[in-house]
Amino acid sequence: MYIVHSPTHQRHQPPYEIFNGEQTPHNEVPARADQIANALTAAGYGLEPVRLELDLAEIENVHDSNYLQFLKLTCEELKESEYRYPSVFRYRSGRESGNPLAQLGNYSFDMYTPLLHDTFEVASQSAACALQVAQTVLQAAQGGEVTAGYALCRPPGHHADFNQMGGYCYLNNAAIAADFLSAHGRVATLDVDFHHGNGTQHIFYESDRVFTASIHADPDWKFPFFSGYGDERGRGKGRGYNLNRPLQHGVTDDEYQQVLEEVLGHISSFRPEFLVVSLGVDTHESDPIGGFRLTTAYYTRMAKTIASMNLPGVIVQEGGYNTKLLGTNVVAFLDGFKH
Ligand code: Q9C
Ligand code: ZN
Repeated sequence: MYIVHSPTHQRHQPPYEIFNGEQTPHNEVPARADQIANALTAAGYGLEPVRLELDLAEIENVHDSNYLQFLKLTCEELKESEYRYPSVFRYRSGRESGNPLAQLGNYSFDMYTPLLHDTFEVASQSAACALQVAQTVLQAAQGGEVTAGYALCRPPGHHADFNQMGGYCYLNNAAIAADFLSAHGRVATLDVDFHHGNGTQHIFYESDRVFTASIHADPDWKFPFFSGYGDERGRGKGRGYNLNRPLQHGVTDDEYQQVLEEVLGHISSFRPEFLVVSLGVDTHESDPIGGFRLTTAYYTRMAKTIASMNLPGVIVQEGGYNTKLLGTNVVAFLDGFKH
């Protein structure tokens, strides 16, 4: 399996989350990616450092160029030790403001996702990991070979919307990979992170080129609350090309498997030529912020089931916060995915 990671991710280190006005320990820590990388190496997988440079002009279908410029310039202006959290959020008046505090609130939807000096650069390299895997998988597909690759993305991406950061995400790595592949054929995205992939859903909401599916915690119960309900099916040309399966707490391996098989049936009817998987292992029974009961062994079964679609695949790392077991769970998944 082709695996790409970014060795500079440690430079993005959010100091804390703000929850209910209090500073609480940040969950999206550098140890996450380090632990996954170590587990992969120990299991005999080879990791390649990312070599691709993200060209902002090539992701303008996925992210608003004003948003990208805002991220780039704000991070550049910050000193090494500085960070910025939003305080004032977008008001539904449609008015815009150039005030830096207003802009931060305009381009954010929570207080879990701060900007630091290196955030934009590290997020760009995270996105480049997904794009590099997509390019490699595409090349193989053009040569008649069905392969899969894994992008060890940090920070994660699936909550990042067209012009908003949130949920520890700045650039939507999976959407960037899917948009790239969609120039070459129909793409399905399957999001198995514990949380709804709101950014990915919204970015392709009016598209019939990218079918988006997400299995996640009922948004009435968990973040991101404002999207992920079962009645969200797409709009305009994209009507019928989005699928959500919200689940209640305590979901077991067998219950999850049933839903997964049903979702894969819908994805198959779309006849995709490429598959992008948003892999979050915050569905594990031990995850500190999740609430499902999936076991390590199940990730192998889950991956085998997904891989049975036999499509060129890009697996993108999203969430998962048990820094002791993350790597074990990712290895279990990749072991099952090998074609
Ligand atoms: N104090 C991803 O899994 N809510 N993002 C955390 C804990 C935010 C998760 C609340 C969860 C965001 C990529
Ligand atoms: Zn998550």
